[in-house]
Amino acid sequence: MNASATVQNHPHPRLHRQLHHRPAFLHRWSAALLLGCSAAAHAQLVDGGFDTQPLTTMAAVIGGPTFLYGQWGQESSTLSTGVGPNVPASPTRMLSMTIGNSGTATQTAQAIDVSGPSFAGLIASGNAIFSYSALFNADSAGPVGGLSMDFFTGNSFATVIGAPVIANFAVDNIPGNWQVHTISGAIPVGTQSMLAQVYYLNASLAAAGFVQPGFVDSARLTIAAIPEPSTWAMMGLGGLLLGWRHRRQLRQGA
Ligand SMILES: [Ca+2]
Repeated sequence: MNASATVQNHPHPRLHRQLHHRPAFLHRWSAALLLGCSAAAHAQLVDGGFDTQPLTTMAAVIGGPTFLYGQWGQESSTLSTGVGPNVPASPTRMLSMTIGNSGTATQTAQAIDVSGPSFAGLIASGNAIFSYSALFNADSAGPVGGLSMDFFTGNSFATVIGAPVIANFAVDNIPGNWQVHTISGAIPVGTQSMLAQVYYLNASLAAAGFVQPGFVDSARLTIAAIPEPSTWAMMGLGGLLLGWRHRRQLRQGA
């Protein structure tokens, strides 16, 4: 379904830093804290900001004998520099998704190869978790966007394993208001490829007999390690100490 990644390979590094360096840094920093500083690695989506590459087809990404790693495959989607008041959240382009197929959702996906040394050991250990996010923005009534992640033991859709992680989100109808949505979960042992997907439900994009696009930008995927038991123990001990000190202060103040 979709791909993962960060947006570090940006064609406009200075603009990219201005727009994203602090949030990305804070996100990583807080994630590292949550993970007890045990984060092992970051996967990176290719062109997570939809700025540098043309779209290929969904069928090319998931239907062929091999994944086209690092390319976005679309179904009824285009790349846009702006539609009315809606402009890209990250510098030059955004994904513009319209109804145009007979399915229930309009999808764009990227496959990620995680079989290499950066992730293989972590995934084999059963301690790998992912976090996948993207920005959504629409101005039609009641749009429903979503993210999903599928896992595979090989380079074809027939090798799918585990259950997909998938979640829909209610996107507000305020033009230009980018909302971040995130899914996360465990990566099944044996995973060699992941498919990250962004989508809108078709019915939600149809309003009053006409069709308006839903927009997506700044997709980002990270892969990290589940905290070690000792890390949880230390975090728990820290919480106990804080609680003890607080109670002690309350007693002394009384
Ligand atoms: Ca962009």
